[in-house]
Amino acid sequence: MVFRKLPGVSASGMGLRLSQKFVFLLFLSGLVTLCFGALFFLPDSVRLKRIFLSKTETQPVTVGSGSENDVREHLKRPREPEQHPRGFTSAKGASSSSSSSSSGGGGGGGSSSSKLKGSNRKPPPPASREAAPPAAAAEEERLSGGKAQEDLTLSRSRTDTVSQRATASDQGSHSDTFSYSGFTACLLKAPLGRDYGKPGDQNTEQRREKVKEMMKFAWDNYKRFAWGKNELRPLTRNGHIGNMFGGLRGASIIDSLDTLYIMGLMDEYNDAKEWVKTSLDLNSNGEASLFEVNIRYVGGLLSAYYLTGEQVFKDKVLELGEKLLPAFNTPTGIPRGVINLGSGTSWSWGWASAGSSILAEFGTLHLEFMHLTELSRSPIYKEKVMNIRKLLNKIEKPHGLYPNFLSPVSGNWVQHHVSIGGLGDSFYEYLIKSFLMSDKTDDDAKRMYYDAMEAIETNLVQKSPGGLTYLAEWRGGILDHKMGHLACFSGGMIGIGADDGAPEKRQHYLDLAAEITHTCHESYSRSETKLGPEAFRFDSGGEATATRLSDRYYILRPEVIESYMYMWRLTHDPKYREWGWEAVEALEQHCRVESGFSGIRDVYTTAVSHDNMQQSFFLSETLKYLYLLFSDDDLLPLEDWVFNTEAHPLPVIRRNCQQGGATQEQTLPE
Ligand code: DMJ
Repeated sequence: MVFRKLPGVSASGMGLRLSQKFVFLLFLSGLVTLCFGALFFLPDSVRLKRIFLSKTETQPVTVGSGSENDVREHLKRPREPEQHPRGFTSAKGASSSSSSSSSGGGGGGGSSSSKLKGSNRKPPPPASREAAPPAAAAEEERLSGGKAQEDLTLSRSRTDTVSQRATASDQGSHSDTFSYSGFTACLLKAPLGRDYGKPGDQNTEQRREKVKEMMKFAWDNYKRFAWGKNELRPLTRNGHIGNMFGGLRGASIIDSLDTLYIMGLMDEYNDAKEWVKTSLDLNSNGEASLFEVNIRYVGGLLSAYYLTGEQVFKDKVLELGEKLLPAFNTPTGIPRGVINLGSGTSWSWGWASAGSSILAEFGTLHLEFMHLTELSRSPIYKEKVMNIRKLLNKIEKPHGLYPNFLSPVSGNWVQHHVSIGGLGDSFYEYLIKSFLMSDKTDDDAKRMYYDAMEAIETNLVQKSPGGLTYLAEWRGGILDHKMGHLACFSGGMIGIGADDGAPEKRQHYLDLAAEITHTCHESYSRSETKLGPEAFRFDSGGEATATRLSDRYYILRPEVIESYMYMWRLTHDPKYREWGWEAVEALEQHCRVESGFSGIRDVYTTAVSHDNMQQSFFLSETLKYLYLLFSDDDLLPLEDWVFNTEAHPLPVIRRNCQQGGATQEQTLPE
């Protein structure tokens, strides 16, 4: 109406002629088409997902941290205490909702000379071909009877869930259930050795006892000040919850179960088991790192079950495994990094390039998921990880290398950063370990591992002017002459893979493993504290030293000691035990505080500043690998066990033995 009265404006719609209107409409529709089309060109666009994809796909990329990979790659320095309301995750670093318990006192010891108390009980007699432990007999009883198990499906709404069925089947109604005694009968050797791995000489025995005392000290303080929380803050004497485990609690308990058991700390193990029975609540509703929950909780519970035969660990791990499955509901089946354990919705990490998933995260599920299928007799877990395998096998790899970021929507690499350290590391580890854990039948894993090794040797392996061998990182063809502490696991990995390589390369692989382990040891011995930095470089005149302030910290990581342990088992060169002992002394001197062990902020000064965090992997990995280093090889023999990336031992699945067969006989749909 108003328009009609205006001078110069015609009655026909704002004074436009018909031809003008047509052109205008044409322009408008072109614009709309352009905007709409543009959405599809945005890589894995969050907005696009919100509008067009299903519930699992629609979540905005909001979770900013939590994975160890994130911590490794994006924080580069020890975490500071922070306060966040429950469920909120900070953009970077760990959130904390520490309960403050307190009150002075040294909690369990205090000095490096503290005596070991009440910790020399032996674990139950080791399982062997001849004699299964009592728990196994009980398990066998439960397994009597028989009825075929139906196909298992994934629906979260169904009451008859995968774990419930597996549990029900253990009550005696199915014949094709996992048999614990069948499993123990398939082991080549007793898991705990002839005499719990007691070493032949007294000096080594004393060193081993020292490591056991460290474990007891770390555990006692956790128990006293942080019981039920995820990790101990040893300076403030309280617990840390963090945001990696989706509201799950007790990470240090789950991570410690097998270490306590193999060390014969049976009172402590029993306390831990009791906590799992009464207090491990899997009905949490928070945002969890799929990777971290898998390697620590699933891995820890699986190992505890295989070592002890205690039904509670099996029940819990199957219940938890099922909660992780919705993370795989993506167009490619490549899981996203973050999952809400209650609702099943999943996200990519906010920091991950264009909504991508991380190689070391989705590539570090295979071992645990194969065992979930083994125990549950449901093929679903195996299918999920085999699907990842197939995609990675098929996809084109730049120079044969696997970049760290992949889109779970398109299945394409998102950028070309390659690293054997953070973001890539345990993917390679799980290839060779999948082969070993399959009783050397998983030929795809074997081929992919040795092909990857060729590409790594061609593109990443470097020799410094001072003669140190190291693994550089690769950014679209340009080398970054840096090696992370995390990459130091590769000495052990290349070592355990040496024997199955091409005959002409076996000695070469063993030499390469020794050289890398030597370089990592150099990164320790060139520091004031004799502990290694988070990352060390081979440029600007430096060799195996951190040149950046932000790389100087040490957070009780295991990787260097892990390689010492494997190299000791493979070569029995006494230097590896000596290097391990140097690490024990350095840990005692610089990381032991009154109420536990703490990371330090700068390995290049002996006036240490502690980061106030006793990481759960210190109990699970660092101390376990040290203990194994000073034990006889028959404690968890490598013929029967592979260690997951959190050092939880998982048994080899024997092809020609009646271990269960669920993972052996299945063929996957194409
Ligand atoms: C552990 O959680 C695992 O070893 C993981 O693979 C890498 N990071 C930590 C230890 O540094």
